[in-house]
Amino acid sequence: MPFRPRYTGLIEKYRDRLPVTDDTRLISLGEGNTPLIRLNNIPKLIGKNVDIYVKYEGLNPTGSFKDRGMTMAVTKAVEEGSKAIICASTGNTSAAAAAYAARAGITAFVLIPEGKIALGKLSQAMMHGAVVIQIKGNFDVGMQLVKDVAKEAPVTIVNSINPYRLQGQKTAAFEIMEELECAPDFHCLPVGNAGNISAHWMGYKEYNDHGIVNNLPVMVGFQASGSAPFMRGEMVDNPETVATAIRIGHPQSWDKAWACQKESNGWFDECTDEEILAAQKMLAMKEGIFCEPASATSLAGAMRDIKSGKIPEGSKIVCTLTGHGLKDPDTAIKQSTSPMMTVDATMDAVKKAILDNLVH
Ligand code: AN7
Repeated sequence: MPFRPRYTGLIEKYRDRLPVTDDTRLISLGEGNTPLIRLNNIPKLIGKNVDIYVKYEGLNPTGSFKDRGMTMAVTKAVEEGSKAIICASTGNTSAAAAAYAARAGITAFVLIPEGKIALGKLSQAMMHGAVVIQIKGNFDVGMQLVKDVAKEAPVTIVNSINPYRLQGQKTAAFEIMEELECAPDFHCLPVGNAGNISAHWMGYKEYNDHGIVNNLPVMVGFQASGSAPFMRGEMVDNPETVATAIRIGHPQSWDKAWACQKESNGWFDECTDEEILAAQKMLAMKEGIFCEPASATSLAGAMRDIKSGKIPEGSKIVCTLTGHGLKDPDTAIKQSTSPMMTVDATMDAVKKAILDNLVH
């Protein structure tokens, strides 16, 4: 059997569609190429004839879609001679920035809202050696500070206002179209800063413009109710949600996301924290897929719109699962209802535990 070239990351794969040259030193951890998984059980539970696929971005090297943008942003920062990067983050961007900076041998400064990022993400930023600056304020405050400080210090911003981030992230749409051999009818995503929905729309339009596919999806963005500026039609100053990744009230890609909604004939909607957690649990229990709360917002919203018929039967739907469930073990354990018991270390006790819990 012939050897196949190993997959070495999305810049290498899509170098013709990304702003790199043959001389660019690529800072990569093998990101991208994530599974597109067709849901088997949830469509039956909803009772509708739909094809739902989840794009499991939690399987990127640092456990979220941010790696797609970060490989590009750090590659370009290094190419431009930068020795330090900086970001504000609800957690995943800081984890990715920390890892790619370590890979490149440069410094990462990360501003995070004190006490409001999931434990897995904090452990990543710390373990990769980022300078972790906790602020007594939320993401939006941190973002403004990063913009201000970058004017006075020699640091490259790697939040999604850095245009290379969206270039990297558009490759998720490429992968979906290659696998489906078309664009889906609907693409649902969780929305925080709205960078990712904007990047996907760029990717879909690029393949459509170049005749690689000849359709475009309807883009649907879901926010957490307590943190839903796109629903309110204005910025939200004190966002709150259990889905801390999308606890963002002042989205940086506001105009891009509205353009995406208009051009694709899509919509925004909101999900309550209860709906988000229920979808996260359903995915874990019925499909074996563990994503973090924010990610489940896409499926929570999609399920509601499928049930109501807003997304019609016969549709092909992709939901992006932006981050891995292991990012936020606290929230998972808190809401789990799986039987857990402590018994004596005897055959009798273990046998009883099994027989009591056998589901026939
Ligand atoms: C799991 O890490 O903004 O709408 O600072 O981590 O492109 O912002 C995270 C965002 C969805 C929202 N799901 O994406 C950060 C940060 C997860 C996320 C989003 C985020 P955008």
